[in-house]
Amino acid sequence: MKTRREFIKISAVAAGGIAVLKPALSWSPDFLKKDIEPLDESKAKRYPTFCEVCFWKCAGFTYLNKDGEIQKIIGNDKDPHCNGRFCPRGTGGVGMYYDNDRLKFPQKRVVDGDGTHKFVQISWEEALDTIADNMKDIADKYGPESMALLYHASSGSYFKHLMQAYGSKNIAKPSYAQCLGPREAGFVATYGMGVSSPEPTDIKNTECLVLIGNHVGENMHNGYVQEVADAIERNASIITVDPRFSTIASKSKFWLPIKPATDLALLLSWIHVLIYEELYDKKYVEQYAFGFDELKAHVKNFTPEWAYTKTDIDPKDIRDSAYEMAKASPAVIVHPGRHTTWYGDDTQRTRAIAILNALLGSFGKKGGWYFAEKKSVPHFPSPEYPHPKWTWKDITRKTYKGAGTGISNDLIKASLPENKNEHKVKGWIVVGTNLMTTIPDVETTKRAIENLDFIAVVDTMPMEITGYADILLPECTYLERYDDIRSSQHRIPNIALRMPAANPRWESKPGWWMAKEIANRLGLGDYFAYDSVEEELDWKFKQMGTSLEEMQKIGVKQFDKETDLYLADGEEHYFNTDTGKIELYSLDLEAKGYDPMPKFIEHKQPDSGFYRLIYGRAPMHTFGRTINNPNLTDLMDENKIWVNPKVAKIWGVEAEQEIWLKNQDGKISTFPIKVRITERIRHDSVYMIHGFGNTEKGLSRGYGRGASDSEMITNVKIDPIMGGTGMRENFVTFLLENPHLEENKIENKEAES
Ligand SMILES: Nc1nc2c(c(=O)[nH]1)N[C@H]1C(S)=C(S)[C@@H](COP(=O)(O)OP(=O)(O)OC[C@H]3O[C@@H](n4cnc5c(=O)[nH]c(N)nc54)[C@H](O)[C@@H]3O)O[C@H]1N2
Ligand SMILES: Nc1nc2c(c(=O)[nH]1)N[C@H]1C(S)=C(S)[C@@H](COP(=O)(O)OP(=O)(O)OC[C@H]3O[C@@H](n4cnc5c(=O)[nH]c(N)nc54)[C@H](O)[C@@H]3O)O[C@H]1N2
Ligand code: SF4
Ligand SMILES: [Mo]
Repeated sequence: MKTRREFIKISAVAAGGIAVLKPALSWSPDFLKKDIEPLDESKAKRYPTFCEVCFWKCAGFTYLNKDGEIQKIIGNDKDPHCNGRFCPRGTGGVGMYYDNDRLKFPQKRVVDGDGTHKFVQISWEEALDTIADNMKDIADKYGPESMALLYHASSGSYFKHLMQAYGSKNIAKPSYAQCLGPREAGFVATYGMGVSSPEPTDIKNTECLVLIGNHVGENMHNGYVQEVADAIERNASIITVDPRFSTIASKSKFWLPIKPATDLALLLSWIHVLIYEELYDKKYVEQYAFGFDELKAHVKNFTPEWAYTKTDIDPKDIRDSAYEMAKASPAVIVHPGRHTTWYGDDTQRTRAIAILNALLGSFGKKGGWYFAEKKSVPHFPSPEYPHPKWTWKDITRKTYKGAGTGISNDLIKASLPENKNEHKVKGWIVVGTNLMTTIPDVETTKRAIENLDFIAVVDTMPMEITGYADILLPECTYLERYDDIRSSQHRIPNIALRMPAANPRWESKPGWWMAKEIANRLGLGDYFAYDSVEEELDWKFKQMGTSLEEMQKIGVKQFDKETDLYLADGEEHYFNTDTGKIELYSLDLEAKGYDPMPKFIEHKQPDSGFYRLIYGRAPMHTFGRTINNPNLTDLMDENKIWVNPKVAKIWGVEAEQEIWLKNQDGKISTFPIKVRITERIRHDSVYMIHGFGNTEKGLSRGYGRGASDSEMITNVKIDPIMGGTGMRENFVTFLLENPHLEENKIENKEAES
């Protein structure tokens, strides 16, 4: 069936423009192995930046060689996110700039007489006019609230400002409802504050670090990895709970290979041990906590023997690991994790983690959690935003009362044709998020897009999402642009500047410029009342006691901390909860109709012949955004599926054999994936790295490499409290023969769907 918004493959572009454009600079794939020519850093020109390869946002300097070409990026010593060292992805970030598959000019969707969709190159003028015209139409027809912004690139902050000036607060990032939302909601319910980023865990001084499925070392958040590496050197105890023998499990005193989806049983039983063996921090709990008696009664039956029946973990290991934590208290951290949208009961799981930290007296204590501080960034003077008639809260908070920000999947739902209520979304601007692989249940996203009046996509690369755009805008990479100030919470408050080290290649442009130009066309120029972004940044920096000129030299500025890092012994402290205390029993959750204390829920386990699909990160990649990066694909160019030897034997599959996956709903993987046979994964699960199996043919290195976990995620368990999308209740079986029998079947399938 032909659709109104048929996916357009960038490689099929008929404009004739791409082939004739010469790359501005040649690319050396040996970049990471050896320097093209050793760089004399003291003489080389350098420009401050912060990294966009992941959301840790390490600050560094981009160095140019003697010919003025970008050569390398080196961490800024003054930056607490990285302490002068970039991770392999950050170092390889230069590849984003040199990638010749990048989006090169604005394009629009055109439908031919025979109904085929294609992109044609257009001018910036036409592209921006078309976006502004469509935004005006949507505002006239339905109200500006019917435009939504979905973003996950730093430049999104300028689009956010544009949207609010235009009259819509329907804005969401996948980093909430597909990532860290549950832990934020869990900590807000317990401590009256979220965890935020970078996590204020005092790993530097800890004696015991507990990691629940948090695979640091593969998850390469830089300063975090560095502190954990130091903790290992110091012989701090690490307790890792993971169905997979992860890199960090191999460095741990305890590896608890839990049956997936049963973590809450383990957490409740740890709470049981601490309370019933009187190992918790009595003084701390008495002074700061509310609801201890209720909690004690609640966990009475959750003995390690009970937990064993759920988790497969030996009761002795449960007790011993609890003793290990108690021994280190308060210098112990039960880490809250980051990507926490797993099984739907995720807020309650992180609640249990928050409660454990309170019982161990670690929140606000050295070696536990410190109180981070952050500088607020002033807004450049502009008129007040109009008041929208409705916002995401009117959609989301009716059901998910604990949602802290806009929910991407709810804005997508509000765009579906069956949405008959008054709050409809009819247009999207998508900035730097590949929704087709990021938001689970891609068929729903496709149906939502099909029902939109208009969709504009701003990206640097041809990706799955870009094929659905009506107007496609090429953003230049982070190495070619200014962005908003990075202000982050840390032990010391600090800010960082990103500035261009090179001119944008081809016709790509920075996001701030696009947002300002669209605003001008909508008559909202007063909201961007500066001539250049330099003027805007300089004004902001000056309010903060520095200047653009100073920041261009130093890149990172640290400020004095005004509050204490830790609570003094017995110090009074007000927590921002209903009771002013740490709520072991949450009055707020109770008032909203949720369980005031976490309960264990049985989750479905795989049927015979099926395995739970779990996924994670590889040190040298960030989701799909690095999948075409010449440096990083050089280090790893496909994912494999981890299969336990017992399972491999049953199936008769061999290492490196290509298999296809089929999930519980009959969804078959587009591409095959090679088998990795390893004891490091439980027999009831399989594991793969997220971000591979890209179907966008415009990616000369990324297309069709490995398989996509996202494709297999059709069953989504929504967290009833904050609306996040639990993605790990999907099960796959193996197909040993190519299920896409006839040639071109894959392409046909795509066109049909
Ligand atoms: N199945 C599955 N789904 C997941 C996850 C998972 O592990 N498995 N992880 C979840 C998590 S934790 C998160 S945080 C999200 C991440 O979700 P996303 O951030 O959407 O992930 P990416 O796939 O990296 O897509 C980033 C997009 O931004 C583009 N881009 C990169 N740099 C720039 C830039 O400077 N400007 C612009 N305009 N675009 C840019 C890239 O080309 C790409 O299209 O995904 C979530 N979804
Ligand atoms: N190199 C690299 N580093 C990254 C990123 C990246 O893309 N690349 N992305 C960053 C982002 S945005 C995020 S949110 C973080 C995510 O990083 P984390 O928060 O550390 O990761 P998760 O994806 O939640 O967890 C993956 C781990 O959970 C285990 N697991 C699966 N199911 C279960 C279960 O039921 N119970 C338990 N206990 N464990 C289970 C898996 O085996 C795997 O080891 O990583 C960040 N760091
Ligand atoms: S952790 Fe690595 S990829 Fe992430 S911001 Fe830092 S250097 Fe960049
Ligand atoms: Mo994330």
